[in-house]
Amino acid sequence: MDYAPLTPETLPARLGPALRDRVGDPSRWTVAEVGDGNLNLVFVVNGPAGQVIAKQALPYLRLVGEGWPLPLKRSFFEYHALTRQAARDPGRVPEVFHFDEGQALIAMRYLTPHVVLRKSIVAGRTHPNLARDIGLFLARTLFRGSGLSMTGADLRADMALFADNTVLADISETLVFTDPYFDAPRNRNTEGLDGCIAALRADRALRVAAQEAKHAFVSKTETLVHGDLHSGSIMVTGDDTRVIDPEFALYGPFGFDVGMFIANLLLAYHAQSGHEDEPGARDPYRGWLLAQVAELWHVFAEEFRHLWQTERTGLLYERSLFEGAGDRAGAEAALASVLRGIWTDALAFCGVEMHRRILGLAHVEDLEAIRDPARRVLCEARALETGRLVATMRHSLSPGDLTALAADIDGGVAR
Ligand code: SR1
Ligand code: MG
Repeated sequence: MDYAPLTPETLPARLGPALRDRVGDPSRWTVAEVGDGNLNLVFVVNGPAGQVIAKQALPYLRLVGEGWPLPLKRSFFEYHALTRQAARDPGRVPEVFHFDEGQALIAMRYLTPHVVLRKSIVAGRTHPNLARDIGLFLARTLFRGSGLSMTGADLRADMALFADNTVLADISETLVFTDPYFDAPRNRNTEGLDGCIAALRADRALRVAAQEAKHAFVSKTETLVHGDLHSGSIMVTGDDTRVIDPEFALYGPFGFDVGMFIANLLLAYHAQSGHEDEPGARDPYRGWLLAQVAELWHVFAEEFRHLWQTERTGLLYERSLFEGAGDRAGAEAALASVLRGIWTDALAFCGVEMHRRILGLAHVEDLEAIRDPARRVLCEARALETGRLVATMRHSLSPGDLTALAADIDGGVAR
């Protein structure tokens, strides 16, 4: 059957045979299209026996329209990323019930009562397990998807499978690493920010840092990354955390997802003064956001260390050269060097992500929801400056330096 975008009316006939056992009689399904992302159709399907989510790729970018074609094959990459992530960190991504490659359609577990993390952060809610869950997810998926865990043959076969995700790679290469640094046609920004933007673009060290980050993104095919780990790609309850939407998955640097997630925490941090009723009212929340940055890296590094010691069975840093030769200290030194490289790359990705979410095509609700234009400009100017310093000073910033830097720029108070 040729590909056809679904509607709430046509979905039961299409998915009934595959999902009848799970959802019940398709003639009694109710279907609502709820997609509010940039790319796809998303349906909630309710039946007498259960609920599922059905996500279907459109042949164009939903955010822009038919003038920006996109390959349906992104659904294939999302399916393969979801199944790998489910195996590498069980329970952290929605279970896939059905995949129809021709229809670019994935039916998966309906996450309830979960909400999108970004909306919860805008509302000022805390999640006690967030940094731990994401830190573990990143360490496990990135370590187990790399040559630290996989044989050369398996790694190269998987790289080949994901190598065709070129159009979504190009979106990141263009929107994240290049567009923010010149007057690109798709860019948009808050009025009043032009002076900051001119200063940013005049900073040669920053433009070099951004291109070094792009160079790393393109050439460091170290592991299977989620590829779009912002706070809209995470769903939460009070204490549960799930990662969704890996359609940008590709082989890239260890630090990419880590840096993207940290950037989104820091964007939320700098947005706080736009959301508080009186100065300082959101200080505890500021503290919570910065604590997430520190805890994320701590948990990530500890789990990565654990996997390095217990699951390093791949083609890289073979045990025979270290532990097997009586050189445990050598294995520790190599681990320290790998972690240092991941952190440094993550800071570069963090900086550019902060910039593109203010200057590029795709912005974030944390800042967009600030109603007072003057307060919004101030928040965005601070975030731009943090991004600039993080990217250009990445070789010398520790995790503690990073959070102190953001606090310093946000008001000179270590909140
Ligand atoms: C053109 S799509 C814009 C953004 O939405 C996605 O979620 C990615 O972040 C992409 O960069
Ligand atoms: Mg998405």
